[in-house]
Amino acid sequence: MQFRRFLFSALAALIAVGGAAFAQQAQQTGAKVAVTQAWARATPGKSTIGAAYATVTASAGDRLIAVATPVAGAAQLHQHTMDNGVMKMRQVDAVPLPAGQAVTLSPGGYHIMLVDLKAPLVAGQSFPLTLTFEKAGTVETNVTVGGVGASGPAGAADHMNMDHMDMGAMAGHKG
Ligand SMILES: [Cu+2]
Repeated sequence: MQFRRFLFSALAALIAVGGAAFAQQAQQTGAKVAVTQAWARATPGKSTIGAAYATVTASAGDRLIAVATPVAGAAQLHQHTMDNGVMKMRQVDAVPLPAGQAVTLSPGGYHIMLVDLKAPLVAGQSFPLTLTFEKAGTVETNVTVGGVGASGPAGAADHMNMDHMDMGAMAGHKG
């Protein structure tokens, strides 16, 4: 068991070092919603809860209202909020998508909670995710699983430094 876990970790590390090739999946629908950089963290041990993230852009504005994946019993839209200095997580009905603005689901913000995972999420693997939008309907994407401690889609680290992301707001937030 221990050794098996070690093997998984070693494999994950190798993949991370390989720097590799977490292809950026982009999908475009007729209704003008783009879903890119869908990623998740590998789940440790026998955890049956995971989280997935993606960047969503709706050119005409939309709302993300539901998510589903065959790898989990349920997928929920969640948001992290600060409540009197305490980080809390709550389920939300929708993620608002202002017109033309890329909305990045990420640790510490909006995220997709995967409940009742049927199997651990293993780094290097990927799984399908269906996002349902109020106007655009459903969009299928492929979620790439990164390491347990991944803080973003692999290969996007340089990118994140250059982008106007509020790194301070992300510090210390897990999941
Ligand atoms: Cu959550």
